[in-house]
Amino acid sequence: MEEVEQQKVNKKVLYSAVQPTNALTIGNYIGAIKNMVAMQDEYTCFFAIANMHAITVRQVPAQLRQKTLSLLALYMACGLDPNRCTLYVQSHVPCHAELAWVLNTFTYVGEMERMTQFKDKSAKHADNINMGLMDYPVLMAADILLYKTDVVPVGIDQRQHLEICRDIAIRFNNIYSPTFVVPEGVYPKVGAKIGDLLDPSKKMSKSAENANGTIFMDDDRDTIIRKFKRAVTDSDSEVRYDPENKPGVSNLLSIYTAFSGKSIEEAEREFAGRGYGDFKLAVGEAVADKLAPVQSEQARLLSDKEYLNSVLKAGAERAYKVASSTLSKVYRKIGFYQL
Ligand code: ATP
Ligand code: LTN
Repeated sequence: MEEVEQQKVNKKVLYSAVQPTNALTIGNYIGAIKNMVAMQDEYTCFFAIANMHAITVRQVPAQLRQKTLSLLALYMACGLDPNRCTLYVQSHVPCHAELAWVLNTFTYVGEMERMTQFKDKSAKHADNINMGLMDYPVLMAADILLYKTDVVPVGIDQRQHLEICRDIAIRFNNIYSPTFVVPEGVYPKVGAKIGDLLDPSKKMSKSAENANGTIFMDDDRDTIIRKFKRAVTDSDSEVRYDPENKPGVSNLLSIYTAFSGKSIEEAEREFAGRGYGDFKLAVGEAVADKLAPVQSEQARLLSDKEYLNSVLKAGAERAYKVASSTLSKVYRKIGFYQL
């Protein structure tokens, strides 16, 4: 505990979260988790499992519970180390809901109605356009602001939410006095928006209708190779990065570089003069090779629930310490009578 506090003195704070809904995709991995792992030593990091965000869309309770642990195990299997960062479940720290309520009074209904994700999800879940779905970005702002966060690594789809978080923080700071750190979004240079393999103009999503366009982190080798074989490319045969004119091939190149560690130029050279068949097989193999050890480590971790619980308990305690001090400062500023 002291060690973490010591780190805070010297390091900037990084915050990110993923919802424990469905199985994660390689879009989540490339857009978010890979960066989280790469940045964990440079920053004091808090990584949440956003189960409160998850319930903005109806969930099966037993599955939500199971996916919470499964996401923790995945975080760890991908390289997030509970001794070097704080891993916790959002609902274990009540300050998130409490600050979200306060921030609601600094957020305009019109701002929330304009959010792209709200509009998309409202269309997709027309029978359940609940207040939580609309309030999703305010809860996300509360997550980020509670930890005095400097940077937030996320995929590009979250940019609008990050902007509104900054607006809310600045608004609050202007009305009272500087209270919140205004955070910056960090987006991967390549792979901030991995496309669906069958329709690269759409983001690869956990909840896509056709699973053949999505590679899940728990897909087996044969499934991965089969899905890449069917990925759309184009009618010429040149492996070249050109997202505008060659969206399918460029998407596969982004995936390949993220999983092989090679640069785009190296990959283009590697496949010069070779057909798309070879290229797609190589992408599939690179992804499958990388995911196999992650999958077995995740399974190993999941077999030790007691250990996972101890990680979450320690994480929640650490997170609560920071979050409750921010919340108390906010309550003081807005005039809540405190004992
Ligand atoms: P859903 O599609 O079910 O709403 P999601 O796949 O967007 O879910 P989240 O938990 O909302 O998953 O996102 C977790 C992180 O993964 C976020 O940082 C998000 O920006 C990132 N992310 C999600 N999909 C992609 C993608 N296709 N490419 C890059 N990053 C992505
Ligand atoms: N909305 C995010 C998940 C999320 C998040 C956060 C990301 C919830 N709270 C705080 C960064 C910071 C998403 O990826 N869909």
